[in-house]
Amino acid sequence: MTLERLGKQFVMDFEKKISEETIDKINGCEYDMVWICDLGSAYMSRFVRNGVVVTDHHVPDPLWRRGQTFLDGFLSSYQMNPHLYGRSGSFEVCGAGMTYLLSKTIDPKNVDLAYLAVIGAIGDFQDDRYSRLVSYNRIILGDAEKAGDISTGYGLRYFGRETRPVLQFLQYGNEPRVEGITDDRDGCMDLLYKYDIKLTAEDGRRNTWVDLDPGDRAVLADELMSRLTNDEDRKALMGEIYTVNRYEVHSGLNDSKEFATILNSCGRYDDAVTGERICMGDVDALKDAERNRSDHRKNISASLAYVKENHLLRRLKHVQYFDAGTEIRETVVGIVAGMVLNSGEADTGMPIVAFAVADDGVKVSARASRSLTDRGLDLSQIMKDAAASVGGMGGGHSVAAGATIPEGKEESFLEEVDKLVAAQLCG
Ligand SMILES: [Mn+2]
Repeated sequence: MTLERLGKQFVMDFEKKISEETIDKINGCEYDMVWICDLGSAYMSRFVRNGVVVTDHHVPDPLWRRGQTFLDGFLSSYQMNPHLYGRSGSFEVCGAGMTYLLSKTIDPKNVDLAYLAVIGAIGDFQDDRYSRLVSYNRIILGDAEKAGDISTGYGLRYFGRETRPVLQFLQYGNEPRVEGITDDRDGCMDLLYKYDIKLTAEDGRRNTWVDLDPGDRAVLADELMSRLTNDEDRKALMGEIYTVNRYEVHSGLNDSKEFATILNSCGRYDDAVTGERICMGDVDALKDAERNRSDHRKNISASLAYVKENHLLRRLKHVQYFDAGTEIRETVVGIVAGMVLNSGEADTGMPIVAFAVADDGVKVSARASRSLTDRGLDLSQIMKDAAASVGGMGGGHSVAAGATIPEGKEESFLEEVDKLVAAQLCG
């Protein structure tokens, strides 16, 4: 939209990650400029052409130095990344935020795009750490509020406020877990019965969380809060929630978390164009996205069951892993890894690594609990180094990262990860 408003001719392309092929494509294409969003920082030194602009929040390539003269110093490439300013890319600002900030710098009128950056931040779980958006994200939120696009509220931060039936909303709100509620259908039913909360509305439609009367919502939230034993969990359960004003309740786009999830499901099912249409305000695109979303749900629960039923989870000294082969789509294996980690069957005291076969090798996804990253674990670095040791490429975030490695290298890759985890955690 920024380029369109500038009257520039452009083509848009969606890539899941930077591969050798992507690097060749970027270096070899004939356009004057290439603007890379939410990717690219880790490979800055590999772009050998003029006019590369990167707005990203992933850990930057240490080989690339700002303002330093190289033999190829005539190349003009630009990078906007919070890490270059000593800021965090996991809770202060994300790729969508950096992209928006450039857009706003180009033309202050672009503040009407701020809400997209807020949704990007929510989709990237940037609000998880403090149960609210902070730092640059807060500035962007302010822009979106001023533009009238986002309203900030306070409440239960579980997913599915506007589309999940209340029972499922409570039962499947997996973080933080509440004793007698999370994954406990009977417990949820008892609670709803106790306060005489109707599961269905008069028109027969099942009530969602936002359909309940505010008093009922407060009582239920209190009850959940009272069952939590530590402050950390209480802080995670209740916090800020962000509503997207331009879309109606129950549309799936009114709650920022649900909006972000729809975009995610489009990306994961190779249907980024539908996500793009939604961001551009095309409401018809929602139907296509809904198909993605229900496919996504089915796929995830089948994948989780597959790992459990076949007892695929294995353990080394400092890392646990499973190999999904061709049984789980590479695009969802990361989500499944995260769910296995929190399923009670895995050890949350060590990171989890999952393998799935992809077109260009073996896709690796790694996840870790916050308590491990608080102790110094950085999966992004581990994935990058371990992948490099077997001729692959990796990167990502400290709690969630990934890599692509050549087939047959899984074992040596795992050994390397095991060593690196031990080094980071045990010094
Ligand atoms: Mn990102």
